[in-house]
Amino acid sequence: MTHREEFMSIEDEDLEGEFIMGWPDRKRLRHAESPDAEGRVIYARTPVLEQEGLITPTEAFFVNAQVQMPEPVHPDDWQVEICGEVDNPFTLTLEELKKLPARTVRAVTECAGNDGDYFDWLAGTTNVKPQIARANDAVDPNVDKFKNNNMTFEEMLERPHATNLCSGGEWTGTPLKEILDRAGVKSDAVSVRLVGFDVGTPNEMKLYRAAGSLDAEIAKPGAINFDKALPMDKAFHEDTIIAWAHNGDALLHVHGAPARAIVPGWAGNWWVKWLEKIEVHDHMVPCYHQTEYFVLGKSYEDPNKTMCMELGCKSIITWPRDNHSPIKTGEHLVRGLAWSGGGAIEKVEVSLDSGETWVDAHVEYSPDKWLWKRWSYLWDVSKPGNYAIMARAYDEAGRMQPVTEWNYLAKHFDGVIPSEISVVE
Ligand SMILES: Nc1nc2c(c(=O)[nH]1)N[C@H]1C(S)=C(S)[C@@H](COP(=O)(O)O)O[C@H]1N2
Ligand SMILES: [Mo]
Repeated sequence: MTHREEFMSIEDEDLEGEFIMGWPDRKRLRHAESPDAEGRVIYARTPVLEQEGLITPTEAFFVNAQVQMPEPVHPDDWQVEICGEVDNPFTLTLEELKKLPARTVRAVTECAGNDGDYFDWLAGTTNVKPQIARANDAVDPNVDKFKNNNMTFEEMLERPHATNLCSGGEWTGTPLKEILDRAGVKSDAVSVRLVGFDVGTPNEMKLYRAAGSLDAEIAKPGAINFDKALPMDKAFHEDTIIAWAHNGDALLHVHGAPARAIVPGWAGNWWVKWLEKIEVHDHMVPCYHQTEYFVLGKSYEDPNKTMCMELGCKSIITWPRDNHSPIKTGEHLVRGLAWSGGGAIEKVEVSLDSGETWVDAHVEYSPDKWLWKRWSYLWDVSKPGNYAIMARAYDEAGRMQPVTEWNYLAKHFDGVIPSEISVVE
Protein backbone atom coordinates (compact mmCIF):
# COMPACT_ATOMS: atom_id res chain seq x y z
CA MET A 1 0.00 0.00 0.00
CA THR A 2 1.34 3.47 -0.84
CA HIS A 3 1.20 6.22 1.75
CA ARG A 4 -1.54 7.82 -0.31
CA GLU A 5 -3.67 4.68 -0.33
CA GLU A 6 -3.06 4.10 3.33
CA PHE A 7 -4.04 7.65 4.22
CA MET A 8 -7.17 7.62 2.09
CA SER A 9 -8.34 4.42 3.76
CA ILE A 10 -8.61 5.97 7.23
CA GLU A 11 -12.16 5.43 8.32
CA ASP A 12 -12.38 7.62 11.40
CA GLU A 13 -14.98 10.21 10.40
CA ASP A 14 -12.92 13.01 11.91
CA LEU A 15 -9.80 11.95 10.13
CA GLU A 16 -11.12 11.06 6.69
CA GLY A 17 -8.18 11.50 4.37
CA GLU A 18 -7.79 14.55 2.20
CA PHE A 19 -4.93 15.89 0.18
CA ILE A 20 -4.05 19.53 0.66
CA MET A 21 -1.48 21.05 -1.69
CA GLY A 22 -0.62 17.54 -2.71
CA TRP A 23 0.13 16.37 0.82
CA PRO A 24 -1.93 13.99 2.91
CA ASP A 25 -3.76 15.85 5.64
CA ARG A 26 -6.52 15.32 8.14
CA LYS A 27 -10.00 16.45 7.27
CA ARG A 28 -10.42 20.23 7.35
CA LEU A 29 -13.47 22.18 8.48
CA ARG A 30 -15.98 23.18 5.86
CA HIS A 31 -19.48 24.53 6.22
CA ALA A 32 -22.45 22.32 5.25
CA GLU A 33 -23.89 23.97 2.16
CA SER A 34 -27.38 24.35 0.74
CA PRO A 35 -27.17 25.30 -2.91
CA ASP A 36 -29.84 26.78 -5.20
CA ALA A 37 -30.93 25.19 -8.50
CA GLU A 38 -27.79 26.54 -10.18
CA GLY A 39 -25.51 25.05 -7.53
CA ARG A 40 -24.71 28.39 -5.91
CA VAL A 41 -24.54 28.42 -2.11
CA ILE A 42 -27.43 30.35 -0.56
CA TYR A 43 -27.19 28.97 2.99
CA ALA A 44 -24.49 27.19 4.97
CA ARG A 45 -23.96 25.97 8.51
CA THR A 46 -20.77 26.25 10.57
CA PRO A 47 -19.46 22.98 12.07
CA VAL A 48 -19.24 24.78 15.41
CA LEU A 49 -18.77 21.62 17.49
CA GLU A 50 -15.61 20.66 15.62
CA GLN A 51 -14.05 24.11 15.41
CA GLU A 52 -10.57 24.53 16.92
CA GLY A 53 -9.50 27.99 18.07
CA LEU A 54 -11.58 31.13 17.82
CA ILE A 55 -11.71 32.20 14.19
CA THR A 56 -13.99 30.19 11.92
CA PRO A 57 -12.15 29.55 8.65
CA THR A 58 -13.93 31.34 5.81
CA GLU A 59 -14.73 27.99 4.12
CA ALA A 60 -16.53 26.99 7.33
CA PHE A 61 -18.30 30.29 8.06
CA PHE A 62 -22.10 30.18 8.05
CA VAL A 63 -24.06 31.86 5.27
CA ASN A 64 -27.55 33.26 5.56
CA ALA A 65 -29.73 35.73 3.71
CA GLN A 66 -33.33 36.55 4.45
CA VAL A 67 -34.40 36.96 0.86
CA GLN A 68 -32.66 35.98 -2.37
CA MET A 69 -28.94 36.33 -2.86
CA PRO A 70 -28.37 39.26 -5.24
CA GLU A 71 -26.24 39.13 -8.38
CA PRO A 72 -22.67 40.13 -7.55
CA VAL A 73 -21.48 43.67 -8.25
CA HIS A 74 -17.96 44.27 -9.50
CA PRO A 75 -15.99 46.20 -6.86
CA ASP A 76 -15.07 48.88 -9.44
CA ASP A 77 -18.76 49.48 -10.21
CA TRP A 78 -19.81 49.73 -6.58
CA GLN A 79 -20.43 52.79 -4.45
CA VAL A 80 -22.23 53.56 -1.23
CA GLU A 81 -24.37 56.66 -0.77
CA ILE A 82 -24.49 58.60 2.52
CA CYS A 83 -27.60 60.76 2.68
CA GLY A 84 -30.60 61.90 4.75
CA GLU A 85 -30.24 64.06 7.87
CA VAL A 86 -26.66 65.10 7.15
CA ASP A 87 -25.06 68.46 6.23
CA ASN A 88 -22.90 67.00 3.51
CA PRO A 89 -24.26 63.99 1.58
CA PHE A 90 -21.71 62.12 -0.56
CA THR A 91 -20.90 58.79 -2.14
CA LEU A 92 -17.84 56.61 -1.64
CA THR A 93 -16.25 54.13 -4.00
CA LEU A 94 -14.52 51.11 -2.50
CA GLU A 95 -11.16 52.78 -3.05
CA GLU A 96 -12.35 55.92 -1.25
CA LEU A 97 -13.83 53.90 1.60
CA LYS A 98 -10.49 52.15 2.08
CA LYS A 99 -8.68 55.51 2.36
CA LEU A 100 -10.57 56.38 5.55
CA PRO A 101 -9.06 55.30 8.88
CA ALA A 102 -9.62 51.56 9.22
CA ARG A 103 -10.22 49.23 12.13
CA THR A 104 -10.13 45.46 12.57
CA VAL A 105 -12.67 43.82 14.85
CA ARG A 106 -12.94 40.17 15.89
CA ALA A 107 -16.46 39.11 16.78
CA VAL A 108 -19.02 36.34 16.83
CA THR A 109 -21.74 36.56 14.22
CA GLU A 110 -24.84 34.74 15.39
CA CYS A 111 -28.13 34.54 13.55
CA ALA A 112 -31.04 35.65 15.76
CA GLY A 113 -32.83 32.35 15.06
CA ASN A 114 -29.86 30.13 15.93
CA ASP A 115 -30.99 27.15 18.04
CA GLY A 116 -34.40 28.73 18.62
CA ASP A 117 -36.12 25.33 18.71
CA TYR A 118 -34.56 24.69 22.12
CA PHE A 119 -37.03 27.21 23.60
CA ASP A 120 -39.91 24.79 23.11
CA TRP A 121 -37.86 21.84 24.32
CA LEU A 122 -36.98 23.69 27.54
CA ALA A 123 -40.60 24.78 27.92
CA GLY A 124 -41.62 21.14 27.62
CA THR A 125 -43.99 21.68 24.68
CA THR A 126 -41.97 19.15 22.70
CA ASN A 127 -39.84 16.27 23.87
CA VAL A 128 -37.92 16.04 20.64
CA LYS A 129 -34.58 17.43 21.71
CA PRO A 130 -32.94 19.57 19.03
CA GLN A 131 -29.28 18.84 18.35
CA ILE A 132 -26.49 21.08 17.15
CA ALA A 133 -25.46 19.50 13.85
CA ARG A 134 -22.11 17.90 13.27
CA ALA A 135 -20.05 18.73 10.18
CA ASN A 136 -21.26 15.64 8.34
CA ASP A 137 -24.98 16.08 9.01
CA ALA A 138 -27.29 16.76 6.08
CA VAL A 139 -28.56 20.28 5.40
CA ASP A 140 -32.00 21.62 4.55
CA PRO A 141 -32.84 20.81 0.90
CA ASN A 142 -35.71 23.32 0.86
CA VAL A 143 -33.81 26.53 1.56
CA ASP A 144 -34.38 27.75 -2.00
CA LYS A 145 -38.15 27.47 -1.59
CA PHE A 146 -37.98 29.32 1.70
CA LYS A 147 -35.90 32.17 0.28
CA ASN A 148 -38.25 32.44 -2.70
CA ASN A 149 -41.28 32.68 -0.41
CA ASN A 150 -42.50 29.55 -2.10
CA MET A 151 -42.96 27.26 0.87
CA THR A 152 -46.20 25.71 2.06
CA PHE A 153 -47.28 25.79 5.70
CA GLU A 154 -46.67 22.03 5.94
CA GLU A 155 -43.16 22.35 4.53
CA MET A 156 -42.53 25.16 7.00
CA LEU A 157 -43.51 22.87 9.89
CA GLU A 158 -41.16 20.19 8.56
CA ARG A 159 -38.15 22.47 8.33
CA PRO A 160 -35.07 21.19 10.14
CA HIS A 161 -33.89 22.84 13.33
CA ALA A 162 -32.11 26.16 12.62
CA THR A 163 -28.69 25.52 14.09
CA ASN A 164 -24.96 26.06 13.53
CA LEU A 165 -25.69 29.65 12.48
CA CYS A 166 -22.83 31.22 14.40
CA SER A 167 -19.19 31.79 13.54
CA GLY A 168 -16.22 33.76 14.78
CA GLY A 169 -14.55 36.13 12.35
CA GLU A 170 -12.03 38.90 11.87
CA TRP A 171 -13.38 41.86 9.94
CA THR A 172 -11.50 44.84 8.56
CA GLY A 173 -13.22 48.02 7.47
CA THR A 174 -14.00 51.65 8.22
CA PRO A 175 -15.85 52.62 11.39
CA LEU A 176 -19.32 53.87 10.46
CA LYS A 177 -18.56 56.81 12.77
CA GLU A 178 -15.75 57.98 10.43
CA ILE A 179 -18.25 58.09 7.56
CA LEU A 180 -21.00 59.77 9.58
CA ASP A 181 -18.62 62.39 10.99
CA ARG A 182 -17.56 63.36 7.48
CA ALA A 183 -21.20 63.68 6.44
CA GLY A 184 -22.05 65.82 9.48
CA VAL A 185 -25.02 64.19 11.15
CA LYS A 186 -27.75 66.70 12.10
CA SER A 187 -28.64 66.99 15.77
CA ASP A 188 -32.16 65.59 15.33
CA ALA A 189 -30.85 62.26 13.96
CA VAL A 190 -32.36 59.14 15.54
CA SER A 191 -31.41 56.23 13.31
CA VAL A 192 -29.05 55.21 10.51
CA ARG A 193 -30.77 53.05 7.91
CA LEU A 194 -28.40 50.62 6.24
CA VAL A 195 -29.73 49.32 2.93
CA GLY A 196 -28.51 46.27 1.01
CA PHE A 197 -28.87 45.97 -2.76
CA ASP A 198 -30.55 42.58 -2.43
CA VAL A 199 -34.30 42.60 -3.10
CA GLY A 200 -36.89 39.95 -2.36
CA THR A 201 -40.25 39.10 -0.86
CA PRO A 202 -39.82 37.88 2.72
CA ASN A 203 -41.04 34.43 3.61
CA GLU A 204 -44.62 34.54 4.89
CA MET A 205 -44.94 31.03 6.29
CA LYS A 206 -42.51 31.72 9.08
CA LEU A 207 -44.76 34.49 10.41
CA TYR A 208 -47.92 32.40 9.95
CA ARG A 209 -46.29 29.59 11.87
CA ALA A 210 -45.19 31.95 14.66
CA ALA A 211 -48.69 33.51 14.74
CA GLY A 212 -50.09 29.98 15.00
CA SER A 213 -52.53 30.24 12.13
CA LEU A 214 -52.88 30.90 8.42
CA ASP A 215 -55.73 33.29 9.31
CA ALA A 216 -53.46 35.70 11.15
CA GLU A 217 -53.12 39.12 9.59
CA ILE A 218 -49.40 39.23 9.04
CA ALA A 219 -47.48 42.06 7.39
CA LYS A 220 -46.82 41.51 3.67
CA PRO A 221 -44.35 44.10 2.51
CA GLY A 222 -43.95 42.68 -1.03
CA ALA A 223 -40.53 42.89 -2.67
CA ILE A 224 -38.19 44.96 -0.51
CA ASN A 225 -34.50 45.68 -0.09
CA PHE A 226 -33.05 44.17 3.07
CA ASP A 227 -32.59 47.10 5.45
CA LYS A 228 -32.05 47.84 9.14
CA ALA A 229 -32.15 51.15 11.03
CA LEU A 230 -29.42 51.33 13.67
CA PRO A 231 -30.01 53.53 16.73
CA MET A 232 -27.45 56.38 16.90
CA ASP A 233 -25.37 55.12 19.82
CA LYS A 234 -24.74 51.76 18.15
CA ALA A 235 -24.09 53.47 14.78
CA PHE A 236 -21.43 55.63 16.47
CA HIS A 237 -19.88 52.77 18.46
CA GLU A 238 -16.18 52.49 17.58
CA ASP A 239 -16.51 48.78 16.75
CA THR A 240 -19.42 49.20 14.32
CA ILE A 241 -17.60 49.10 11.00
CA ILE A 242 -18.28 48.88 7.28
CA ALA A 243 -16.08 45.94 6.35
CA TRP A 244 -14.55 44.99 3.05
CA ALA A 245 -12.31 42.22 4.38
CA HIS A 246 -12.95 38.99 6.29
CA ASN A 247 -10.32 36.73 7.87
CA GLY A 248 -7.49 38.44 6.04
CA ASP A 249 -8.99 38.47 2.57
CA ALA A 250 -11.49 40.47 0.52
CA LEU A 251 -15.13 39.74 1.43
CA LEU A 252 -16.77 36.91 -0.47
CA HIS A 253 -20.02 37.60 -2.30
CA VAL A 254 -22.01 35.37 0.07
CA HIS A 255 -20.80 37.50 2.99
CA GLY A 256 -21.86 40.80 1.42
CA ALA A 257 -19.12 41.97 -0.95
CA PRO A 258 -18.04 44.62 -1.75
CA ALA A 259 -18.85 45.89 1.77
CA ARG A 260 -21.11 45.06 4.69
CA ALA A 261 -21.89 46.26 8.20
CA ILE A 262 -20.32 44.63 11.27
CA VAL A 263 -22.36 45.28 14.42
CA PRO A 264 -20.58 43.37 17.23
CA GLY A 265 -22.78 42.05 20.01
CA TRP A 266 -25.96 42.38 17.97
CA ALA A 267 -27.50 39.49 16.04
CA GLY A 268 -26.49 38.76 12.44
CA ASN A 269 -29.50 40.50 10.88
CA TRP A 270 -27.99 43.89 11.82
CA TRP A 271 -24.86 43.08 9.86
CA VAL A 272 -26.30 44.36 6.56
CA LYS A 273 -24.54 42.82 3.59
CA TRP A 274 -24.19 44.22 0.04
CA LEU A 275 -24.44 47.75 1.42
CA GLU A 276 -25.56 50.43 -1.03
CA LYS A 277 -26.98 53.20 1.13
CA ILE A 278 -26.43 54.77 4.56
CA GLU A 279 -29.42 56.99 5.27
CA VAL A 280 -29.69 59.12 8.41
CA HIS A 281 -33.23 59.70 9.75
CA ASP A 282 -34.89 61.85 12.39
CA HIS A 283 -37.07 58.91 13.49
CA MET A 284 -36.72 55.16 13.96
CA VAL A 285 -37.44 53.78 10.48
CA PRO A 286 -39.93 50.87 10.73
CA CYS A 287 -37.94 48.43 8.60
CA TYR A 288 -39.81 45.15 8.06
CA HIS A 289 -36.93 43.10 9.43
CA GLN A 290 -37.04 45.25 12.55
CA THR A 291 -40.75 45.54 13.33
CA GLU A 292 -42.10 42.19 12.08
CA TYR A 293 -39.40 39.61 11.63
CA PHE A 294 -36.74 40.20 14.27
CA VAL A 295 -38.77 41.09 17.33
CA LEU A 296 -39.12 39.72 20.84
CA GLY A 297 -42.64 39.25 22.18
CA LYS A 298 -44.97 36.83 23.91
CA SER A 299 -47.20 36.35 20.86
CA TYR A 300 -47.94 37.82 17.46
CA GLU A 301 -50.60 40.03 19.06
CA ASP A 302 -48.32 41.20 21.90
CA PRO A 303 -48.60 45.04 21.92
CA ASN A 304 -45.20 45.32 23.63
CA LYS A 305 -42.99 43.64 21.09
CA THR A 306 -39.45 45.02 21.04
CA MET A 307 -36.91 44.87 18.24
CA CYS A 308 -34.13 42.33 18.65
CA MET A 309 -30.89 44.10 19.46
CA GLU A 310 -27.99 42.76 21.50
CA LEU A 311 -27.60 39.04 21.97
CA GLY A 312 -27.88 37.39 25.37
CA CYS A 313 -25.10 35.61 27.23
CA LYS A 314 -24.42 32.09 26.08
CA SER A 315 -22.24 29.03 26.32
CA ILE A 316 -22.44 25.77 24.45
CA ILE A 317 -20.85 22.44 25.29
CA THR A 318 -18.96 21.25 22.23
CA TRP A 319 -17.80 17.99 23.91
CA PRO A 320 -19.30 15.71 25.09
CA ARG A 321 -22.64 15.89 23.30
CA ASP A 322 -25.55 13.45 23.68
CA ASN A 323 -24.37 11.42 20.71
CA HIS A 324 -20.96 10.76 22.29
CA SER A 325 -22.60 8.49 24.88
CA PRO A 326 -21.58 6.10 26.28
CA ILE A 327 -18.14 7.27 27.45
CA LYS A 328 -15.79 5.41 29.77
CA THR A 329 -14.95 6.24 33.39
CA GLY A 330 -11.75 8.26 33.72
CA GLU A 331 -10.59 11.72 32.73
CA HIS A 332 -12.52 13.69 30.15
CA LEU A 333 -12.09 17.25 29.00
CA VAL A 334 -15.54 18.86 28.99
CA ARG A 335 -15.20 21.83 26.68
CA GLY A 336 -17.10 24.52 24.86
CA LEU A 337 -17.46 28.09 23.70
CA ALA A 338 -19.03 31.12 25.39
CA TRP A 339 -20.01 34.54 24.04
CA SER A 340 -22.24 37.46 24.85
CA GLY A 341 -23.89 40.43 23.18
CA GLY A 342 -23.02 42.46 26.28
CA GLY A 343 -19.24 42.22 25.90
CA ALA A 344 -16.51 39.97 27.25
CA ILE A 345 -17.22 36.65 28.94
CA GLU A 346 -15.89 36.76 32.48
CA LYS A 347 -16.70 33.34 33.84
CA VAL A 348 -18.09 29.97 32.86
CA GLU A 349 -19.41 27.45 35.35
CA VAL A 350 -19.96 23.76 34.79
CA SER A 351 -22.33 21.39 36.56
CA LEU A 352 -21.88 17.63 36.42
CA ASP A 353 -24.95 16.83 38.49
CA SER A 354 -27.93 18.30 36.59
CA GLY A 355 -27.43 21.79 37.97
CA GLU A 356 -27.26 20.95 41.70
CA THR A 357 -23.70 22.21 42.13
CA TRP A 358 -21.51 24.37 39.89
CA VAL A 359 -17.73 24.67 39.55
CA ASP A 360 -15.62 27.21 37.68
CA ALA A 361 -14.40 26.15 34.26
CA HIS A 362 -11.05 27.28 32.92
CA VAL A 363 -11.74 30.19 30.56
CA GLU A 364 -8.96 30.81 28.07
CA TYR A 365 -7.55 34.33 27.86
CA SER A 366 -8.61 36.37 24.85
CA PRO A 367 -8.26 40.12 24.30
CA ASP A 368 -11.34 40.29 22.05
CA LYS A 369 -14.50 41.15 23.92
CA TRP A 370 -16.89 40.45 21.05
CA LEU A 371 -15.41 37.08 20.16
CA TRP A 372 -16.31 33.85 21.88
CA LYS A 373 -13.96 32.34 24.42
CA ARG A 374 -12.96 28.72 24.78
CA TRP A 375 -13.56 27.11 28.15
CA SER A 376 -12.88 23.64 29.56
CA TYR A 377 -13.15 21.52 32.66
CA LEU A 378 -11.15 18.40 33.34
CA TRP A 379 -13.71 15.91 34.62
CA ASP A 380 -12.47 12.80 36.42
CA VAL A 381 -15.47 10.51 36.60
CA SER A 382 -15.14 7.22 38.45
CA LYS A 383 -18.78 6.25 38.92
CA PRO A 384 -20.70 4.75 36.02
CA GLY A 385 -24.17 6.22 35.58
CA ASN A 386 -26.18 8.86 33.77
CA TYR A 387 -25.02 12.44 33.97
CA ALA A 388 -26.50 15.77 32.82
CA ILE A 389 -23.57 18.11 32.15
CA MET A 390 -24.40 21.81 32.00
CA ALA A 391 -22.54 25.07 31.44
CA ARG A 392 -23.49 28.67 32.07
CA ALA A 393 -21.64 31.86 31.18
CA TYR A 394 -21.32 35.27 32.84
CA ASP A 395 -20.41 38.48 30.99
CA GLU A 396 -18.75 41.77 31.91
CA ALA A 397 -22.16 43.45 31.96
CA GLY A 398 -22.94 41.30 35.01
CA ARG A 399 -25.38 39.04 33.18
CA MET A 400 -25.69 35.31 33.74
CA GLN A 401 -26.91 32.82 31.15
CA PRO A 402 -29.80 32.53 30.32
CA VAL A 403 -30.84 36.10 29.56
CA THR A 404 -33.53 35.70 26.91
CA GLU A 405 -37.04 34.50 27.75
CA TRP A 406 -39.17 32.29 25.55
CA ASN A 407 -40.52 34.38 22.69
CA TYR A 408 -42.94 33.49 19.92
CA LEU A 409 -40.43 33.91 17.08
CA ALA A 410 -37.81 31.92 19.04
CA LYS A 411 -35.08 34.55 18.68
CA HIS A 412 -31.83 35.02 20.65
CA PHE A 413 -31.86 31.60 22.29
CA ASP A 414 -29.27 31.44 25.07
CA GLY A 415 -30.66 28.76 27.39
CA VAL A 416 -28.72 26.10 29.27
CA ILE A 417 -28.90 22.76 27.45
CA PRO A 418 -27.64 19.69 29.29
CA SER A 419 -25.45 17.13 27.56
CA GLU A 420 -27.01 13.82 28.64
CA ILE A 421 -24.19 11.34 28.96
CA SER A 422 -23.99 7.80 30.21
CA VAL A 423 -20.68 6.74 31.72
CA VAL A 424 -19.69 3.07 31.67
CA GLU A 425 -16.76 1.04 33.12
N1 LIG B 1 -28.38 42.69 2.69
C1 LIG B 1 -28.58 41.69 3.56
N2 LIG B 1 -27.82 41.60 4.64
C2 LIG B 1 -28.02 40.61 5.53
C3 LIG B 1 -29.04 39.66 5.35
C4 LIG B 1 -29.84 39.77 4.19
O1 LIG B 1 -30.74 38.97 3.94
N3 LIG B 1 -29.57 40.79 3.31
N4 LIG B 1 -29.20 38.66 6.29
C5 LIG B 1 -28.72 38.94 7.63
C6 LIG B 1 -28.76 37.79 8.51
S1 LIG B 1 -30.29 37.30 9.05
C7 LIG B 1 -27.63 37.19 8.98
S2 LIG B 1 -27.70 35.98 10.16
C8 LIG B 1 -26.29 37.59 8.49
C9 LIG B 1 -25.49 36.41 8.02
O2 LIG B 1 -24.20 36.80 7.61
P1 LIG B 1 -23.24 35.78 6.84
O3 LIG B 1 -24.01 35.17 5.73
O4 LIG B 1 -22.06 36.57 6.40
O5 LIG B 1 -22.86 34.74 7.86
O6 LIG B 1 -26.38 38.54 7.43
C10 LIG B 1 -27.33 39.54 7.63
N5 LIG B 1 -27.20 40.55 6.61
MO1 LIG C 1 -30.03 35.83 10.73
